Amino acid sequence: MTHRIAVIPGDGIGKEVMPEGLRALEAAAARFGIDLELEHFDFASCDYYAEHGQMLPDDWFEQLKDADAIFYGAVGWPETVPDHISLWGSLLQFRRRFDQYVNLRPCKLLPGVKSPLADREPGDIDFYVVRENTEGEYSSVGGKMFEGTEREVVIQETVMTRTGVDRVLKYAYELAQSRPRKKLTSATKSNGIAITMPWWDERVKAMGAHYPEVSVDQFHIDILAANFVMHPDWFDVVVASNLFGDILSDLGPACTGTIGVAPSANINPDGHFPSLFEPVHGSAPDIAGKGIANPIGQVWSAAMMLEHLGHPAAGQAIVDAFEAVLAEGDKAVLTPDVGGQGTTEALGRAIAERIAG
Ligand code: GGG
Repeated sequence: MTHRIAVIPGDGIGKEVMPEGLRALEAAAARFGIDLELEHFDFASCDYYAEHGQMLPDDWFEQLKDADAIFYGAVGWPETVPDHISLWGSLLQFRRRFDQYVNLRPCKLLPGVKSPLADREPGDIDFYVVRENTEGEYSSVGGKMFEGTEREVVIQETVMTRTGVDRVLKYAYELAQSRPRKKLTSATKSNGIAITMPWWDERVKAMGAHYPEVSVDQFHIDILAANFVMHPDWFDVVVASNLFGDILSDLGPACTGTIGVAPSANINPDGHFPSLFEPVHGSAPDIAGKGIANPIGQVWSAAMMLEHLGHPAAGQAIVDAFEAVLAEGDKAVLTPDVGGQGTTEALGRAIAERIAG
């Protein structure tokens, strides 16, 4: 069976980490006898926007819908395209039209990487953020009135649906149930945001009736953020709305030393549409072009993609390879965010060599 993968590097460091993600993917495919057909696309990037005046071609859905997975880099180049135009014109279209309603973001302290938190060892931080990915605070409901006048009014509504919330909670409960600790934490702000958030809390309780083995904590987002820093070992599976999940899944990896290693899977669990795999980080204009971006977020996303496609051993081989390279600690190979002086390519090559065995 051949897996058709749509490859979209996007912007900034997306273009630099993607070749290393592909190097790891191809090394794992060769070792495990997996047949991949890679199809490369230049859209969903600000360069494409500069040429065409839009982030995506009109027929993007037709071009991508039959892919088995989408492998994405990063989006955004604010010097040429405002961030809200590039994001809404690309990634958010994919998430919505392909109904990728789960954004799964592992957060793990890796061997050889120093956490900024005192006395934390690998094993102390190992949890998942499950982010609702198609509605919530990322809504297109709202507008402006009296623009540019003293009476200017700007409104953007949060949209939560029972279908949308229940299905992501179900995914989170099932993930928690499958893990040894069986622990779920829900993030809201139900005292201040007093309509949608208490309702989310009610849905958490209602869904919990189907998962009696899972223990559930509910936190306000502010103290939850503080506890990510003070007690990251408390967490196992954390479920949150679109915005809160986005923030927590940057904060979590920051507690593990670098956001550069964090991967994500935008999953359509029903399998009707392709799921999309991308690092958590963005295009990082501050380091783009320097060749020093950490490729592990992209490489780990390749591992998640292989697992999703039914090749868990190949995915695990990729994870084992980057953990071994990090644990070795060769400063000539590691990128600066993990204490080295190496390049994106040097680290990517070292990982691919390990995968090949
Ligand atoms: N690789 C992910 C990426 O480019 N992220 C840019 C970003 O800001 N994304 C916002 C989001 O995930 O909602």
